[in-house]
Amino acid sequence: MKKPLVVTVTGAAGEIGYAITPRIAFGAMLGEDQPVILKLLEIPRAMAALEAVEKELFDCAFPLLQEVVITDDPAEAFRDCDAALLIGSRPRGPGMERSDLLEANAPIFVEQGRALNDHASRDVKVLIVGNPANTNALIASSNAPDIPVIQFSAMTRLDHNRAVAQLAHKAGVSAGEISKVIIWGNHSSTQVVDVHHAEIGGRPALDVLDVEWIQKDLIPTVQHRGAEIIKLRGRSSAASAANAAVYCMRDWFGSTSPDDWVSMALASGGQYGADEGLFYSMPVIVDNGTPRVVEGLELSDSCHQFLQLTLDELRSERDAVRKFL
Ligand code: NAX
Repeated sequence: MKKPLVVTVTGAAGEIGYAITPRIAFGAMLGEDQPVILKLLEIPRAMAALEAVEKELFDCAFPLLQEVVITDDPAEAFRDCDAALLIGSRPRGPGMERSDLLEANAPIFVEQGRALNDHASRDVKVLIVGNPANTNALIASSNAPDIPVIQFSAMTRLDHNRAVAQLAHKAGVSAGEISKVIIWGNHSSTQVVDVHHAEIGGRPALDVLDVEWIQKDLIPTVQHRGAEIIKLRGRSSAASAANAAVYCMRDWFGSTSPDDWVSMALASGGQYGADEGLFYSMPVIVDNGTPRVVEGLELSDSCHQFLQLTLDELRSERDAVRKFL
């Protein structure tokens, strides 16, 4: 039996938390032979709901689930943690601007960054899901100076999966036939959906699909899918977000498929014109737990133009939270 890994989930009583914890406990994220200890963090007023999550997990009788810890103390939640999913954050309320959301969430990611720094395993991998995810990742990693920045990522895998699913549906193939999709930049509507390098069953997607459909249908659908789900169900995507986090962590703890890459927002090392340190979604290959940005790809003129918009947005988000870095 392998040694159990400690997985911390923040906001675990929320929508995504409710969808993701059973999948982690089942083994979908770290493997069906990997025992796990779940440490679930919430704010004090959600502790009763979190207790219900704990009881439901218990009732599932998952063979891999060794222990569940529920707490409202970040130090306890992050102690010895090997994988951290930072999902909990304040939702955007009525009349709140994006800058208000940044201000409201920044202290959460300062506190959690510090707690990770002081208590987590030195090899911890930290995936930030709570929005605005890229800038929250910047804040958390800046407040965890003893943990290498490459161990932090903001989630753009949901956007990536949405693009893969749309391409597969349009081409009439399974999602497994689609490779080399890229989401660039911010997890927001300025994200750049790039299928110039994408392949469908090994053939260039641009040879298989109509360029007009890609521009007029695929790209706006992916960019605005989150808003579409909110409109339909009154709440944001949860099952697909949980699934994206599971896929992202699964690949990050293992390796990406040969001949494919995934989109992850990592701290930029200056690749593709992004400022060093900004969490910027790029194509990433993971080799046995180590992520590496795919460099040297040629970008189309239109892609360059859109990359500037998402970069400008990330710069302005960084400037709005400078005092927390
Ligand atoms: P919910 O509002 O259902 O759940 C959030 C939970 O976080 C609540 O239970 C709340 O009590 C808890 N929380 C708040 N502050 C906390 C803190 N300081 N410590 C611990 N827990 C805290 O939201 P949910 O639908 O689960 O979404 C969570 C976050 O994911 C939101 O910020 C949302 O915008 C973001 N998303 C990010 C996505 C991505 O692709 N990166 C996609 C899905 C989702 O929109």
